[in-house]
Amino acid sequence: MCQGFESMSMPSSTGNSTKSSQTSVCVILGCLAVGLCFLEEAAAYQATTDFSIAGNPNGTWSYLVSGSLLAVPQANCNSNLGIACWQNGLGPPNFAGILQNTTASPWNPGFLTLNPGAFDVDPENNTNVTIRWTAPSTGSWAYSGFFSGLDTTSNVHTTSVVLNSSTTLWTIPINGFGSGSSFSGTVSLNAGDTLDFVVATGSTYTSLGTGFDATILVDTDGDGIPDVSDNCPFAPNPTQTDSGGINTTVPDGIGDACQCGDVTGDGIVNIGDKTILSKSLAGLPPYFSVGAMPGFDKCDVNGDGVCNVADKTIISRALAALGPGIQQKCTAAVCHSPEMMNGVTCPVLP
Ligand SMILES: [Ca+2]
Ligand SMILES: [Ca+2]
Ligand SMILES: [Ca+2]
Repeated sequence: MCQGFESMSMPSSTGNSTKSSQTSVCVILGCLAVGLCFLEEAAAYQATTDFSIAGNPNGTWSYLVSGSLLAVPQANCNSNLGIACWQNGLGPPNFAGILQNTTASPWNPGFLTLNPGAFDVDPENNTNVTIRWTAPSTGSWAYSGFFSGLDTTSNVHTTSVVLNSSTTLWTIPINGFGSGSSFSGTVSLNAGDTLDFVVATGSTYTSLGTGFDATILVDTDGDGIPDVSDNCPFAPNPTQTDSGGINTTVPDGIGDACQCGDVTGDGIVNIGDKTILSKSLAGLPPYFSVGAMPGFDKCDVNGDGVCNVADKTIISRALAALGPGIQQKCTAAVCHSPEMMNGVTCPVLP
């Protein structure tokens, strides 16, 4: 049996922390000739959106001062109404905290403005305050975010993004109010690996408040484009080229790299594909076999695991606007390993 494709999506939320996660599951039972796809996951994590004082760790996030978990949760941080925080319970110069404005209005204690939902990360005299994200599963992850000097008299200090407490991916100096920059990248992680977003102290403990946020998304094929916005999430195509679709040169939202039916590899499904597939099935030139076609991984338009005359029939009928139609179930369009980049296999749901 070579059938059984199902998909579903499940939004989820946890406590008072709305986790912007979406999980999609694809199941293919049986016999893909070129690899197997059993489960595919797409999840989104955002530091500010996921923030909660209910627990530390908080899901995939944890909040630390100089390597130790911050232990004091407050809904009204140091009596500031609606400013939630994880902090260490100490006063200046040894305070350390991650503050979030949970009100609907900007908060201005006189030396900074914290917008609704935003973070103020402050290490004072401590080595650093770190927001840590721990990978829930093995795979490629796209991360992006920013650090920015928040205090109007912001003093010089350094922020960074660090992999597994050892490899610094980004170093971003904060040299004054509004100073800083965005960061982004894709990393291949094992379950349990960590990304640390670090705000280090400066030469003085004052005016080190730092704005920060980060979003982390599944990027299964590791091409730098998160699955949720990738027009070929399972075929690396960093350029996202979309030359057309079925009988059209108008982009159809499906990238060339996974345009099922395009056995010639030009991004368009047309009579040329039918011709090449016919010749290849018959062992005729220019390719002599289906496996040698430039777009072999886009041949299986009914997703039964093989490239054969049935696919040629479907392509031929689709060009005449007849059913059953080309399905985005060819190898290039589904999660498959070991062809995935970075040696990463298809994500498996817990
Ligand atoms: Ca991608
Ligand atoms: Ca296309
Ligand atoms: Ca083509």
